[in-house]
Amino acid sequence: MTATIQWFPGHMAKAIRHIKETSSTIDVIMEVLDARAPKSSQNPVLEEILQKKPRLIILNKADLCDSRALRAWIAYFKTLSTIVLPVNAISGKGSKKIESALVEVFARKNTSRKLIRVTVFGVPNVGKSSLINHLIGKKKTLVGNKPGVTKKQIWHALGEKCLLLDTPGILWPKFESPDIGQKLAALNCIKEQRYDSEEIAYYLCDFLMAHYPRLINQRFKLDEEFTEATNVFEAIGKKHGYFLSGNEIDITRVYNTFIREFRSGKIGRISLEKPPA
Ligand SMILES: Nc1nc2c(ncn2[C@@H]2O[C@H](COP(=O)(O)OP(=O)(O)O)[C@@H](O)[C@H]2O)c(=O)[nH]1
Ligand SMILES: [Mg+2]
Repeated sequence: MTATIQWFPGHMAKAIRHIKETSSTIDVIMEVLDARAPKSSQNPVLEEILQKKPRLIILNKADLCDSRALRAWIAYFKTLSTIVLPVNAISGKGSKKIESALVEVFARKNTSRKLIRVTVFGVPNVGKSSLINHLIGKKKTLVGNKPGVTKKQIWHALGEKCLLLDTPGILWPKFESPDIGQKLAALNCIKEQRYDSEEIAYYLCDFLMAHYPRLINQRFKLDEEFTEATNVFEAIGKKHGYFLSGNEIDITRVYNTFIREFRSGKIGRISLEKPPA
């Protein structure tokens, strides 16, 4: 059940070395976090190597997260004096404020550069390319619903003052705790070949039963009260007719459906973590 998630391919180690080598060309970091799990999607390696850079935090996919948790996260980042903006990179909601926020973040550093070089960082699939596309108004940056679509580095102009650099999503070599890997896998930030869908489906189902108990029954039209994820999966399989030959439930299909419906927001607006008290 808790097989180790192998999430750190060689190209990410290379990307981290590249950031170190080119950090003098970065004026501002635009760190894109997943609004459903801002802490787990924040790269500690970035913190280590770029800690003194001015930073704007984007909580992307704000349309998919729990709005109460979102408010709590915004308040939390404010207590750290970090400028933070909730955004939906698809509809563009929240994105109008980005340019002026970047200028504000940079002004705090008090230098005279005219053109601000902004590097957009974030884990794979968090929406960096979608956001840049929305900001520059063209479909120039490759967008994909699989982690690892962006590989090359290209600068894009944002208004008169900013240059944006999209980057390939990077993860880090060691997760501080196993649930970080589980959350990132649930959020589709880790290639599917690198985790076990059974483990992630169980993780999500346990989490939802504990924190959003009504949503599973609503979405999958179930009536029973569940205390075990195994029973939930069985009920979903039966209700939706996911059978292999005979009466055996196609449990892999149930796991994948469960994960997919969580990711797309069909189960509901869900946040996987709250800020520290
Ligand atoms: N619902 C929702 N989906 C988003 C949002 N931003 C990006 N996506 C989707 O997330 C997936 C990954 O986006 P992409 O921009 O390629 O991520 P990148 O790997 O960080 O560059 C795509 O399927 C996007 O359509 C958002 O704010 N809300
Ligand atoms: Mg990309």
